[in-house]
Amino acid sequence: MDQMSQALTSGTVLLRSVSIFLSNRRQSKQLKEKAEKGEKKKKGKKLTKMDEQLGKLQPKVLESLKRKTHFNKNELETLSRIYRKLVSNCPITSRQLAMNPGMMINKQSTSIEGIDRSVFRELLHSTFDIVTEEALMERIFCTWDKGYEGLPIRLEGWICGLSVFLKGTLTEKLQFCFRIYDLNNDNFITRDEMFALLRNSLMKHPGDDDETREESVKDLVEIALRKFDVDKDGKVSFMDYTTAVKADILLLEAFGQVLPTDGAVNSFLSTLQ
Ligand SMILES: [Ca+2]
Ligand SMILES: [Ca+2]
Repeated sequence: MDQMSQALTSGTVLLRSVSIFLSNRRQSKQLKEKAEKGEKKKKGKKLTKMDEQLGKLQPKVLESLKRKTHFNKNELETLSRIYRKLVSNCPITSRQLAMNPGMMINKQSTSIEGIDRSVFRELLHSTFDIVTEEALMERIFCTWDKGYEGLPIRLEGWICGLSVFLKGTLTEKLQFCFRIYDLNNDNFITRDEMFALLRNSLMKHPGDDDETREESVKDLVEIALRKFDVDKDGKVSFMDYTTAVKADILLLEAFGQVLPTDGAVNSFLSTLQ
């Protein structure tokens, strides 16, 4: 089996386990009730491994996530359970340890825990219907991952990312998309960045030579600039982008799909109820 098909197989297995998990929520609810009964006896103690698996959150973490996101307590606990489930499918530390046993000495790296790139991409693709190329997938991963560049997505990044994905306001979505499209994080989307984004997202037409394609991408960049560059300074600021999208909402993802489809959002939200 080559690497690609191995990755695909493990992705399928993982998603199957996520859907089994979602359909088994009633079971886990019973478990949770049991755990809650038990919990009364050991009040004040730290969360146990069992509590964590059930999605229980430390009160402080719960309060902070309630403030930062659009989710209520039940939704946060469900998302935290899904996170645990996904993390258990990303045995990054054990895999790294197997490759490099010397890491055992380094406490910091053995404590890395989170959702890794391959699981995240599979999730974007299969659960959120995001059909986009590698470069944008990577941007989405890094944007969700803020503060932990290069490391797997942590619980807070996971929940904050989902809040924008599933319940984000227009302003939050504008900020999210703009951050992704501003490839070098300098607060402007330039001609070069538009060119890179649009060239990636244009399908290769059979028969088109590279030169023809480059030319049509260049034309597209000029058209996009006319739409987005409201203050006519040759680049797109967040203000330009906001003004253009508010005039025509279809421009929100003009430089490539980075948000889930409405259908995917609705079906994910219905599993949280
Ligand atoms: Ca930029
Ligand atoms: Ca401008």
